[in-house]
Amino acid sequence: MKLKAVSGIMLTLFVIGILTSVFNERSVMAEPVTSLSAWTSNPPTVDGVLSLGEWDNAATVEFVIKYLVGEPTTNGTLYVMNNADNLYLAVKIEDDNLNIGDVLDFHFDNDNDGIREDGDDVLGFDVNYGFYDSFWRTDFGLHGHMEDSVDGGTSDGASAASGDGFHNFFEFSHPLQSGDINHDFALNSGDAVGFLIGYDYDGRIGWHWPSNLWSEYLDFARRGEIIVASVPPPVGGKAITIDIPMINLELQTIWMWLSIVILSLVLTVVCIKKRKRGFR
Ligand SMILES: [Ca+2]
Ligand SMILES: [Ca+2]
Ligand SMILES: [Ca+2]
Ligand SMILES: [Ca+2]
Repeated sequence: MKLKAVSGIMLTLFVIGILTSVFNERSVMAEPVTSLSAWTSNPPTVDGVLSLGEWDNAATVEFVIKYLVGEPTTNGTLYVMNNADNLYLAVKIEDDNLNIGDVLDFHFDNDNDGIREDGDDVLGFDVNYGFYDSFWRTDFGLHGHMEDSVDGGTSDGASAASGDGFHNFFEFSHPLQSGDINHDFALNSGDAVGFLIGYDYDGRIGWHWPSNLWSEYLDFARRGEIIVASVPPPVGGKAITIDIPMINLELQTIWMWLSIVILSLVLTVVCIKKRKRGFR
């Protein structure tokens, strides 16, 4: 009886476990993830100016940052692309003045599992300070991050900003493999990294897109993802596909002539043999 009871409990726990995992999976699947991926052979100049054609190869998404104080929202566009060495990011965002208090930042989920972990990468540009390459650690609290260089790491990449009186513009580069393993992501082709994007507007702290609620502040359950693009195949590959039928054609011609020669030889031998028989 005891054994049956234990088996019954085990079976119940097993079924609950399966149902829980299915439920969790559905919960995760219910969150739409914006995925961005684009290759560029022409790296941008990180000068804070989005020059004509400079970001034409990028994958883009429109985003909205919400605020509790002042204007409730501001709209932006994110541009994402990579080459073999770097991830490149640019942002165009509604703001009539590039001034102290404007801060654009990216918080990354290095392994894109929806959970924030020690060493997750953070990048930003603070008008009061400039570019910073930071990282997050549990003991920093929800909002905290520290510059890599303060913790024995290295500052990797660059950023710059400008404004035209209507929008502010930001450009970033950051190595896919900086080697600063405790403070930066390390990405190969095809890898996905989660991200949140935040913008403090004249000192007003905003939500981190794609979060919708303050309760989701810096919660990676809802996030965007960047998939590192691979090198596209060389254009010269087309020549090979054209050459193959030509080679086949040549082979067919050779086989045809060989067949004719062999057939002729066989006929000649048969004729000779017949003549010999006739002489006898
Ligand atoms: Ca530029
Ligand atoms: Ca501003
Ligand atoms: Ca670093
Ligand atoms: Ca970092």
